[in-house]
Order: sequence, then structure tokens, then C-alpha cells
Amino acid sequence: MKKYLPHTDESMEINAADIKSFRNNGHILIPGVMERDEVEFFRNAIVKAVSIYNTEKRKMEERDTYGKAFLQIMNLWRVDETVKEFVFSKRLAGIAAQLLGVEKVRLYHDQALFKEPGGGPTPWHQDQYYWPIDTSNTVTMWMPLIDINQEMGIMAFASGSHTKGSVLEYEISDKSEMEFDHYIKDKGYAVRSASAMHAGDTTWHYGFTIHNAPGNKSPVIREVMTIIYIADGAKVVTPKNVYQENDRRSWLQSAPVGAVIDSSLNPILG
Ligand SMILES: O=C(O)CCC(=O)C(=O)O
Repeated sequence: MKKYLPHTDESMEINAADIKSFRNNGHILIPGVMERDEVEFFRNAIVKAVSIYNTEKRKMEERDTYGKAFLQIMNLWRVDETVKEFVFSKRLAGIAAQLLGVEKVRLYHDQALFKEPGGGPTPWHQDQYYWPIDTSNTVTMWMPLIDINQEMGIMAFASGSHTKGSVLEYEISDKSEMEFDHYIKDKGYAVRSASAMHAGDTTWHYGFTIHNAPGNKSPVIREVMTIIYIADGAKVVTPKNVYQENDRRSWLQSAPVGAVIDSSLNPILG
């Protein structure tokens, strides 16, 4: 029997209104980016890879707030050929390039984010607090691999919050939840979230968009796969904190400050 392979290289055109909305709000939901059978094909590989490569073995009550929020397994594209096909999808990279308004995007890294039953909320944060990159033209694609609802932990975004760049220097923690919450209320940003998402729907947010997600109150694992894209031509900046230094070593192959990001871990994807 012929092996089923999804056509993930077929492009998907994003209309001008959606691109404008993404750039104004800092986030957008794009439904139906993958068909149900495509997602199912990749889900099998991602779930298997997560079960092999997850190193979090502590009980929920023994973990800190970050640890309770999700199982986080990075760069699965390097260990599984089917996951690689998902992460290297030209359709996904093409959407990232259209949203960022660039010819080409590079991979920063992928990550599976599985929120377990009873898993805690993901506190408010800005992703780019962790990244030693000289551009704010970065975007994360977030795709549930099964149908999900609010009970399971759908992302919420502070609309328009990306425009100020780095506003508070907090890692993901109870403190970041509290401080960003005050900040969002103080600035009057509207907080937007989908009530439900189907497998294969996606959200996209800039690296500086403030976002969080509620805990998982359902008995089912919230299986999500994410890919972080950066505009081609971005450079490494001096790390501002230990996390950025770790990221420089882990995801940029220790590229020196000032170098154009082009290591073999950061291929052009579309
Ligand atoms: O999946 C979550 O709960 C949070 C994800 C997130 O913060 C991100 O993808 O940037």
C-alpha cells in the first residue's frame, strides 16, 4: 500500500485583511491550516516522539509554576523524520513569511507543548525575553493536534501589546503573571482568545506579544505543536540574561554576537 504523505508544500494565501490584523493586534487565528487527516498523520509521530524524549518525570505537585504549565520538548525535527516534515512544511513557513512580510523565514526551534490533565496555567509572558535576536520580526505558530476548548488551555493574547517591544523583564513565573496582568490592565489592552479550536487550526503571535493560557481542567492532554520562525537576515545580540545565553548556545549553535543567524539548526524554511 502506498504510504500516505500530506501535501504540506502546497501554499496557503493569507488575505490582506488578516495580515493587517496580525500586524496591528500581534496575533491571529488562522483556521484549517491542516486537514484533519494531515494532522492525524503528524500527530502520531509527534505524540510518539514526545513519549520518547520527554524528560519531565516529577509529579505535578513537585513542580514549579513553569513545570506545571506543560511538557516542553524542543527540536523534535532533529530526531524524527515525520516531525521534520511537519516542521519543514512550506505551507506553514509560507504563512509565517506572509505575516512577517519577508521573502524568507528561518527556523528558531520547534517545541511540543503538552498540557497535562490538571496542568497549571501558562503565566503571562513575552517569548522574546528568552531570545538573543536583533529583530522583533519573529512569529510563533501554535497548532492543536486534537480539538480543544477553553477547559483544556487555549492561548489568550493582549492585543496590540507587541508594539512596545520588551516591556517587563520577567521569566515565566507567578511574578510574570502578576506583573503583566497589572501592565495589561493599566494599558487597557483587550485580551482575546478563541473559545475552541479544531485540530489543524493555528494561532500566530509575534515574539513580543504578551500571552498566557489557562490550566487544563479536562481529563485529556492538550497536545500542541509549535514552530518559531525568524525573518531571514536577523542577527545575534548580546544575551541580556542567562536564558538568552542558553538559547544562543542551544538554538543558534553558539553563533557569536553580531553574526547573521544561519547555522544548520536555523535553516530557511520558506
Ligand atoms: O501552550 C501554552 O500554554 C503556551 C505557549 C506559548 O507561550 C508559546 O507558544 O509562546
